[in-house]
Amino acid sequence: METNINTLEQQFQDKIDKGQKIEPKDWMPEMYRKQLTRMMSQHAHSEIIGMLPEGNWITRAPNLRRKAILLAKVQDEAGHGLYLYSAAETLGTSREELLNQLHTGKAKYSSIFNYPSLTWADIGAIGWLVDGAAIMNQTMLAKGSYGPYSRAMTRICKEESFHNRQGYEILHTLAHGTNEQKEMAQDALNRWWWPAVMMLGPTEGNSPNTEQTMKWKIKLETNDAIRQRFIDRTVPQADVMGLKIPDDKLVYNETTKHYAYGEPNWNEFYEVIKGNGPCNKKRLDDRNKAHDNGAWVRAAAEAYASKQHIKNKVA
Ligand code: BYC
Repeated sequence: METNINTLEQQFQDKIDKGQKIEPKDWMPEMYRKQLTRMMSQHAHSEIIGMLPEGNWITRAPNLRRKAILLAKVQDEAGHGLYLYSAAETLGTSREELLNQLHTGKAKYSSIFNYPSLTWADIGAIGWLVDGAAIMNQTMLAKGSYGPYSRAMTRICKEESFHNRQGYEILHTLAHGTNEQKEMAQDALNRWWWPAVMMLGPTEGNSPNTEQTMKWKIKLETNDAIRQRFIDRTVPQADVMGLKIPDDKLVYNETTKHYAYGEPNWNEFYEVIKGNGPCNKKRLDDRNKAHDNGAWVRAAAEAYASKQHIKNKVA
């Protein structure tokens, strides 16, 4: 029996090493299934909770064009969430169970969404920095070993690129506006920079899942490697806008061709993921309320689907 499992594990690893995808019905180690369910469900929850800070500004967008774009972006995030729940379900845990873990506070979602969106400039900062950091991570995840997750990522990254661009455009406009608007853009950057740097996960040595997830090509790079790429790409964009990244240690190294940067406040990060961030309680309360308010929609959809099912059977 033991030899059989060893052989299966070896075949599984060989497949991964050759760059082949693992599909839902393929044999996989239980820990691979567990790691992926953990990451994919956290990711789905992040998309859903991530609608809240931006949704906060839909009714207050400065004009119709901005409102329509923001509305579409928030809808995209909902779509990403549903897409990812479907992909996670292929590993054997039902959507109901995954949602229950979110609503009871057992599941994690991205730390970044526990910060408040205080001004319109925050909507720019979220698109530019949060979607920007997410793209860095997700283009890597799109090359991952699990078929349904990697395909979901390919599709999601295309939309995230638009999100990133619209955020940059909002901040660029503010940064070239009145003094007050420029200050608003700088203030948003000051508040969102470090949380965005930290959302890419703890640094090497403090990232317990990385070794195993990299062996299985769930992740192909460390959190630090992606963080570096995000910083290298983003700093020149801040320069173009005339905004200052709030890090005095930020300096370009001509030899390595990378920016050196200061130490994030990791204590703050761990407090946020423990549930003690500025908005953790509000996010969970709002999410639960939205789920409860949507009960009648789910009931109606189920009733409609079963009616259709009976109709199809008769026909
Ligand atoms: N927040 O061993 P590590 C979006 C946890 S949404 C909270 O490095 P891993 C968007 C981690 O879970 C984008 N927790 O973990 C949506 C682990 O705890 P557990 C969201 C975090 O998995 C709407 C522990 O810390 N993207 O784009 O190897 C609007 C140790 O960490 C965080 C994803 O979810 C965090 N930031 O690496 C706008 C991508 N970081 O589970 C935009 C999928 C770490 O052992 N996830 N933790 O109890 C991933 O790629 C990886 O899970 C991470 C962390 C890179 C985040």
